[in-house]
Amino acid sequence: YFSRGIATKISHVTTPIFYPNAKPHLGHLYSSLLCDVQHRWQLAKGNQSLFTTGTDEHGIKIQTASQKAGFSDPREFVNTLYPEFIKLNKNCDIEFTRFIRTTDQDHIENVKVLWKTCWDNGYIYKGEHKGWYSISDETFYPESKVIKDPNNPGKYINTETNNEVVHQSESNYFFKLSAFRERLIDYIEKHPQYIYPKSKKDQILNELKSSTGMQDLSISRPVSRLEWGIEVPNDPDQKIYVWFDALCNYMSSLGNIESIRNNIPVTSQHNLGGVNNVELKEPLELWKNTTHVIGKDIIKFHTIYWPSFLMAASLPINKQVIVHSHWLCNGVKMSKSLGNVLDPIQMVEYYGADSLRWFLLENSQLEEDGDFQEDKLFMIRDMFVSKWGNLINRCCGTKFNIKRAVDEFSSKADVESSILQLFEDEQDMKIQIENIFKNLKELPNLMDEKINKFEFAQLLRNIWSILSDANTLMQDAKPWTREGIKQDAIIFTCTETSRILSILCAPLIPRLSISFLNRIDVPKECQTYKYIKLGSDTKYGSKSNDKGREVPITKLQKRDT
Ligand code: ME8
Repeated sequence: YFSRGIATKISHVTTPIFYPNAKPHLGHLYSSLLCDVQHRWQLAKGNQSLFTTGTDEHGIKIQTASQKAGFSDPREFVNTLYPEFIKLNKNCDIEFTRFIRTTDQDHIENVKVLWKTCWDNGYIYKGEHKGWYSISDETFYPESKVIKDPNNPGKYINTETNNEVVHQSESNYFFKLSAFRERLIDYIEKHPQYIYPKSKKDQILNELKSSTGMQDLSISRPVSRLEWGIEVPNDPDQKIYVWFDALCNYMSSLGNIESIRNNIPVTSQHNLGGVNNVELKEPLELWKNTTHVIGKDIIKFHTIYWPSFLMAASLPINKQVIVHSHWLCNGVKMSKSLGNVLDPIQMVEYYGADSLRWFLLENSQLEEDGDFQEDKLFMIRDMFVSKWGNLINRCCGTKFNIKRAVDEFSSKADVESSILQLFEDEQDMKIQIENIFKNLKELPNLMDEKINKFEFAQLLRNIWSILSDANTLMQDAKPWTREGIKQDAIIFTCTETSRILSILCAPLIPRLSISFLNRIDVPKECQTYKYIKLGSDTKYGSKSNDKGREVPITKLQKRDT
């Protein structure tokens, strides 16, 4: 694939790497799902795509969680939790090509190289760090963001997260973040698509412009406070700050930094189409076509720190950062203390991966928080059964003959007009069929545009509407009261709608789409993007109308909660 140098588009999409300090939640799944759909869509179109996800395993947060859980070695602690993230991906059909752990040796080497390069270029220095530090946020806060804790006399909190802060002084290495303010502003202005959506780009630009100077960033911790981290090169008393380590994963997942910089082919630990360790012929091109999908909580790290680290190491900046909003649960922020953190694995076990995937895509927008409601999730399954499954089942009735209809129409030079002219005397039918064909024809471009912008809600409503139109046609045209070619034309229109939508929706609902296609006997080799044109598959439907075939999807009872 990658080593053959075929001239198709190449891209790489990444999720944040998640903290394995607890089991994964719905928010983690959402970031992964957005990437998965993008990745599958690129592959479906014949492009080359890599998809990285993983776990962020070092740092004080993990060290503390590990201690709390009674582990003496954080490595053992993360070893018990990272498989949960792999399990979530597997159960939800998230098809990453590499799962990176920041404890992977190739990544550790890369972090050290990144550090040394920034050091050699004069962007790291040693200094004294005094300030207000939040242990839970792992961040220092400026004086202006610290207030007395109204609920705990003698304690202080920061105004960003309301978490406790303590005054600390220690020896640290600093990154000269202040040197990058102008360059960042210039870069973001010249690359308006770098931070997407636009509101987030504006937010970061305003932040950069309004700050009179960015403070340098402390990027190490003394071993006395942080044992569980990567050692600072040439200083065994200090460990590298977790974000400097974590952000570097995006490069590590492609290969070693020097190969990427010099665009030298690398063997990369991705699994693509069953092949392990793909050779990336032009790793720099992939890097330049890398999109990070992140939640709004970590925008500063990805659009201020990360590009600054890259510039400091004379490395190019990746293509884009897509920022999504958060999921609430029945209107309330999910939190452990409220006990409303949703376990996506449990949801999938009950409703199936496709329903959950569709629900998350249909009910979210990048710029607005989504609200998880189990009732709505339940309804999706119902819609699949009543709109999509039912349409197929009706076409598969023993009164009809899909194979005969396919033979009749798919061989025609102009499939669309050969069907429409049959209904010259039934204008109402003609208009309905014409409308379905028009929407099917426009859908691939619309999907491409929307998937590239990670905008799903409206797109998914459009897909429902095409299915509704096909169901209405079935209802109004009553093919069971007709004979011969007109009956075949109605059945063909409905099976084509279902077939084309199933292929196009495979990146969204991979399992269901295959089961729909199998129900109408679409041969495996025709279940691909090459066959999305009306009448392009001449072979399906062979046994679809046989008696006693099973239905592709069945109704569920509502979950007992
Ligand atoms: O921040 N709704 O890891 P993390 C939607 N390790 N998405 C949500 C969400 C919610 N309610 N809550 C979290 C970290 N997310 C770092 C990242 S990257 C170099 C290091 C998603 O386990 C969202 O993408 O806290 C958010 O950015 C990510 O999970 C945070 O996961």
